[in-house]
Amino acid sequence: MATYAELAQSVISGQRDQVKDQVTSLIAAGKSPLEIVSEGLIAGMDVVGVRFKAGDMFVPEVLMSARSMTGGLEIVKPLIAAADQKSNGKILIGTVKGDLHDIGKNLVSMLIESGGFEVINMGVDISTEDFVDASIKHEPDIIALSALLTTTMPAMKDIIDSLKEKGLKDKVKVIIGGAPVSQEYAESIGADGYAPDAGSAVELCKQLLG
Ligand code: B1M
Repeated sequence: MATYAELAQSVISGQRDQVKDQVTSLIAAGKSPLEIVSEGLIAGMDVVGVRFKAGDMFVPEVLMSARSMTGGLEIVKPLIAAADQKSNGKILIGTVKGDLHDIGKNLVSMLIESGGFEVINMGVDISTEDFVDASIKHEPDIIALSALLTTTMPAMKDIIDSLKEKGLKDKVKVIIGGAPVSQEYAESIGADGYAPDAGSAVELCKQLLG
């Protein structure tokens, strides 16, 4: 059986098959799926983020790591969902207009789904109009917005303003996340919450709908 440190190392070095084998062996050994995610998969991606920032890793390597992490998440996801059967609510998630970053948003989406929520993942580069239309169509309990660029952050405010203008904001909570945004920014644009990472996003959804 692999250790969590070995699993994290496989994520860091982008070994997707090895990650899948190690996750499978940890599950077979009776380890908790949530612990596998937090102590192995996310721990690995945390190191990737730090190394990228320091210039010790480059974009293609980050993408390999993300792909490896996703391979592991896909194996544990049904087990986490099975352990938490009740549907906690419906979440609409997407990356805002002009922004193509989706690794973090997909991680958030998967963990929220694993936390027992129904998730509609709209993808990247989603316009304000499309978020509003999807809100009318799917009637989510929460809209979760992701932005990784300082230039696309203002789209989050546009979406909240547009929901208010159309009289929809009372029916849905809006939460935000992504590297450049903060609790302070969330409060300044009238968002209902901010989550710095995927684990916190699950907790925030539970808290808002609890
Ligand atoms: Co881009 N990029 N990128 N990029 N990229 C950043 C974000 C940047 C910080 C790099 C840098 O310059 N140091 C910089 C932004 C600077 C800024 O605005 N402050 C940047 C730039 C400038 C650009 C381009 C403009 C580069 C160019 O073309 N000149 C361009 C823009 C394209 C566009 O979007 N229109 C661009 C392109 C790309 C790639 C396509 C090459 C690729 C994206 C591939 C993809 O996503 N499919 C890419 C990548 C990979 C990055 C970095 C290296 C890594 C981002 C990532 O995936 N991190 C990034 C540098 C960095 O972050 N250190 C960078 C891992 C991920 C797990 O973390 O996304 O932060 P993160 O998500 C976390 C939390 O933020 C949070 O939870 C997640 C998990 O814990 N979270 C949420 C995220 N969304 C949430 C939503 C929530 C809650 C929490 O809802 C409530």
